[in-house]
Amino acid sequence: MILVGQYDSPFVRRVAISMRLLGFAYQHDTRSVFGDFDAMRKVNPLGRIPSLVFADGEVLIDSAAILDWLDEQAGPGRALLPRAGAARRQALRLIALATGAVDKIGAANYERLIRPPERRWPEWIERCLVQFRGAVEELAKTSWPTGGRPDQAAITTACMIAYARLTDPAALPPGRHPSLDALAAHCEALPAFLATSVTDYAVPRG
Ligand SMILES: N[C@@H](CCC(=O)N[C@@H](CS)C(=O)NCC(=O)O)C(=O)O
Repeated sequence: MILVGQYDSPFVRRVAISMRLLGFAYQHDTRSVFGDFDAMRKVNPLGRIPSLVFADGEVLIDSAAILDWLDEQAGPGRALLPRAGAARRQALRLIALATGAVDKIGAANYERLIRPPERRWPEWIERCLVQFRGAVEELAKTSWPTGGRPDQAAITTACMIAYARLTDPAALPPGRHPSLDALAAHCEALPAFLATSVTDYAVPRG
């Protein structure tokens, strides 16, 4: 299997970490979704990452669909998302908050970093950051695991925290939410997180 997309995307990273935690081997296609846009559109017509490409040519797109397939293969005993009931609903709620937070801080980043200065819209950036902070404050109320294998809600939230701190350090500084700091410290020390960690964020080009 080939995982397409760089680890500075938290959507790619949560898939890569999940594959490693569940024991799936993959090759990594690190072409840029911005710099290699035309090539990326041949893999996924949306021109987005992540994609998971199988040897027979089938391509899974969207991190949620890829994670769903991984859990199906792993079986109910090892799946990263609870199979049913209140535990599943709670995990899906936390995942929606974490992926929504990524969407919002990502939109603010693109506006701030990519758009020509004279066309930037400060009110829109602030609106996105209000939405980001709302999701983060809700996530911070959760009692997160600080030991053992993280589930998908914890993986996705830890990837969101790392992405926010990489791309806009002022948006989620250490110390503001101790529960999220503890989750990040636990997760980022695990081999699957260390193997996919990113220290540099380049402004997307293309
Ligand atoms: N819902 C999608 C979101 C993926 C996503 O937003 N990927 C970003 C990188 S973090 C991307 O491809 N951005 C380029 C674009 O949308 O043009 C998923 O979960 O896979």
